[in-house]
Amino acid sequence: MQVCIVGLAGAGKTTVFNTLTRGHAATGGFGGMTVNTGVVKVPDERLSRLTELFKPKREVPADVTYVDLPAPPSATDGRPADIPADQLARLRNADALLHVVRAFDDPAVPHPDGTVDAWRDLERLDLEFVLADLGVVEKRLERLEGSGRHGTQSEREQNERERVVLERIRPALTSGAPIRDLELDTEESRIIRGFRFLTEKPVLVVLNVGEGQIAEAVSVASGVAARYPHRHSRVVALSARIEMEIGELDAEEAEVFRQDMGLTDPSLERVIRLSYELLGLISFFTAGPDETRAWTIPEGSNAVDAAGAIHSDLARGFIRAEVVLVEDLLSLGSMADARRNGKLRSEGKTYRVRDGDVIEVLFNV
Ligand SMILES: Nc1nc2c(ncn2[C@@H]2O[C@H](COP(=O)(O)OP(=O)(O)OP(=O)(O)O)[C@@H](O)[C@H]2O)c(=O)[nH]1
Ligand SMILES: [Mg+2]
Repeated sequence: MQVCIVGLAGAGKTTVFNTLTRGHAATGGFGGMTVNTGVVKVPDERLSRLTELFKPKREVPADVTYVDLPAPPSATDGRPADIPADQLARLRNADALLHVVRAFDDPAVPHPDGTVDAWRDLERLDLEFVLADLGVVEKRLERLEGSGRHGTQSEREQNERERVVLERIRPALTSGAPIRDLELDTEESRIIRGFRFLTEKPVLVVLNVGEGQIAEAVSVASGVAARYPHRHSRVVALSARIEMEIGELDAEEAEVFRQDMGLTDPSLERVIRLSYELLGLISFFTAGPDETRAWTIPEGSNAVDAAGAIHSDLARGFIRAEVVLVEDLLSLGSMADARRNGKLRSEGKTYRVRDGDVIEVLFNV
């Protein structure tokens, strides 16, 4: 799973990246062209408790890769400039976007526009992405119109279906709306999947507030969220600089620091979890004497998909799955007790996996 960190120059992207990955990439580059990549383990308290219960040799959490991209070049006339091709390719590859927006005011960090205005900046980059997608749609529609009479009948039908979906998307983009706002059905989504549209991806907006604004972070976030009613999107506010500093402390020091600052919420963990949830992913667990492990699958996956995530042999030779909700297993204390209490069930291939299922796959190859 890959999340691209995007935002205008100096918004705090690299600071957020360092926070998430506990990295030390150089910040304050003022629009440098460096790309940073880091893998982050998804914090999951349920997995930690499973590990306490099973005391395995190792614990393997789920992970997400974060890519910190350079800001798109700024244009002088106040309009966004085109995103370079290599960055576009990376963006298209992402499963979700994390859009860092500058909300902190600090004379030591000049803003290209002279003033700090989070809403203006948020809309500006959003518009840039809408325009990138619109360019793709228009080019493709032109080509489809040109090739109207060519090809086999099935190719023509396929082109026609594609044209219908793109004709639906175009007016939305023209009006400035992201594709994620359209309620495309499964078939429509499948038809346009290959384009990897930027505005179709789920987005987590991170408002980077100043050190002095932490107390207002929640109200800042809800103020922007109220004006940002897009589907598959969330808005959070945090101080990237403070989070980065906290990230460099050990757990105990961090806790004291948080209390001193009046930070009630572990916002870093919330960002990681939110970006995971936004991707429409759920976790199931496997647990035994060797390892406890969190696995990632898309919501709606069945027992065979889950087995396949572990190993293709398990999917191929799938017989059945023994399933118990992690909360039940933790409160009952063992698989055997879960079974005695009727909480451990045998499920077949079509069983729809729930977030938090502990699964043991029985198979035969
Ligand atoms: N005061 C203050 N400064 C911050 C905060 N977050 C980031 N900065 C500073 O703002 C500058 C830009 O931060 P970066 O994280 O490098 O921003 P960026 O979006 O990666 O910038 P580019 O990659 O150059 O586009 C750095 O000097 C940071 O130290 C913050 O919450 N408060
Ligand atoms: Mg940077």
